[in-house]
Amino acid sequence: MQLTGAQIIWECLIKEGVDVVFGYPGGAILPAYDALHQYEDRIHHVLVRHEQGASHMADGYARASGRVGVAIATSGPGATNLVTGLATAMMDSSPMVVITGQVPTTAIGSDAFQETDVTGVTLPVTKHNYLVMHVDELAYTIREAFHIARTGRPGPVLIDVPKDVQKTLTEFVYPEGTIELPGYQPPKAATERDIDDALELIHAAKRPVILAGHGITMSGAEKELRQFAEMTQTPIALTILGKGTIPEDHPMVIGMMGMHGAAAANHAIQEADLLIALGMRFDDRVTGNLKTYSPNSKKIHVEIDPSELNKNVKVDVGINGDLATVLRQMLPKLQDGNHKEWLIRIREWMEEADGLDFGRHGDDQGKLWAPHVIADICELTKGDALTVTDVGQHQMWEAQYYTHDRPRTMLTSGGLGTMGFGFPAAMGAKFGMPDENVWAIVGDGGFQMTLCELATARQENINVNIAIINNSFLGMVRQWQKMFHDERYTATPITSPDYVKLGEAYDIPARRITKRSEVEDAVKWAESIDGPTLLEFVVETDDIVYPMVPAGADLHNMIRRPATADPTMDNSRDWTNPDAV
Ligand SMILES: Cc1ncc(C[n+]2csc(CCOP(=O)(O)OP(=O)(O)O)c2C)c(N)n1
Ligand SMILES: [Mg+2]
Repeated sequence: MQLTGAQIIWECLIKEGVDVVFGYPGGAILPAYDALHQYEDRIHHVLVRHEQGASHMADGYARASGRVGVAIATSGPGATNLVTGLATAMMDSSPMVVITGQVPTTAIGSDAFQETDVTGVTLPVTKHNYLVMHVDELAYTIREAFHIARTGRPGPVLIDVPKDVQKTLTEFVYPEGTIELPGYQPPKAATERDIDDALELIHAAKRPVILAGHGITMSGAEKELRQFAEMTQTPIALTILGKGTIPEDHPMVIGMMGMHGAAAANHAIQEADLLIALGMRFDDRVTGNLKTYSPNSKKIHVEIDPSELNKNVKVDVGINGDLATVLRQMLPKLQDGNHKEWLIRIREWMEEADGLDFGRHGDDQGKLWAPHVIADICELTKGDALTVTDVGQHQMWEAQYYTHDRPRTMLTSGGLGTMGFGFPAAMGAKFGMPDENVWAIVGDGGFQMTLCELATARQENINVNIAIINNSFLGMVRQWQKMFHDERYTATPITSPDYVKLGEAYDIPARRITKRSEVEDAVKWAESIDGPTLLEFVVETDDIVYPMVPAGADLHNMIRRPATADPTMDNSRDWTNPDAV
């Protein structure tokens, strides 16, 4: 069958099971858009308002559904607008295929109109990228791109397609068969030796802790994690992207670890005699000071990406393999564990922290506090919504006060910390999982970075509820200024538009909430509307995310919420300022 390169793109996407793409047209990608006309009954194209939105939507789609998200844009500025989204997906191992138009092959290198060296620009923020110089390479390249995006450690793959390649006719034969790439063979199983070495440490441990990360969900190892933890009676600390891998009220779960993690989890890590790190990468936000990190423990690390082994933390047993496969290898050989004393000790830390827990038990004193808003949304949605956060204080409070029981129901930019991610990623998530109750929980700063997508939400009638936690500040930066920079609030007070009027302008139902007593009615109202809604929660500015391990400090040296009636920070204290990262 004779097809153009443009038609081949859509034929191949359909073969990969793609039913929605997020994109924005332009000159260099116009042949592909023209050909889309013929495929519109099989592929839904979502016209975004900025290409960054397309990249986050494709990412949110992928994280929520487990399928590959697809974005498409034109050359030059269209492609460069995708870069933040690619970097975000790369850091959090989210599978995406991004197609960009490029100037014609004959013009490449001439500084042609809207020419950018896109494979050059995106090389460090993609798992792999391609410039397709001949139409006969196109179909195979697309197959390979999907294979690379979704296998091993998933990630974003970019395909740059010059305009003349899109226009050229060729005989199209779909490349069936398996993809064989000699230089890319993601590992599966562990060696027997690795398994035995790990089991020896596991059976000898008295104070073990599992560190559960995003890899659990990426590998589909939730059931194996639970069996492993229950059999060995090993407590589980979660990374922020590990939330949802196991119900948070499971008796073995001791909370999120790291900079704003649960005190009990951080103390347990520091006092452990064995860390079992599963699909996580010892980010500096979870380890704190590496020199004092979990000083007396042996360490086992199971990771699909060999470059993560011994990168930040030196381990005793490093296993390069697929997590579900490796855990399945271990399970039949595991001996039942009993760590009663250790679990009681951790329980005591948890109870002590609960006493300081303002979000759950603190008196609101008639004011509206962000932790209460999140805790209330969690209760009102029965902890069963698919939430997508932006980046900042509200993100950490979501992680602390919204408990997730199912995988892929808490999406957040963990590695890159991309403000502007939350709202578009939530829209993509809704496309991926139409039956989920999707909430975007965003700050007043980050939301303003991508709020142009309100028009997309309206045009597509995407049923996403947006909760803006408006503290009139770039709150997380303000928190650092308050603690470490003598309250010099440079460039952090931020104004917002009138969000109710903004909703009106976009024809999106919107409400402002200023009292805690209004939260319930507003949340129920938003959920009753089929289509996008916007809730602005006007919360107290002067609040701090506790606990906090200052950047570079020892993980156990957490700043804790003062046990006073006033939930804000005690400024008479002298906060140390280690050289912050
Ligand atoms: C694109 C981008 N720019 C800057 C930052 C640095 N940063 C991290 S949190 C934050 C403040 C976020 O403010 P807001 O969205 O209002 O959320 P809040 O912390 O107030 O909840 C900033 C500026 C970032 N993470 N991403
Ligand atoms: Mg804010």
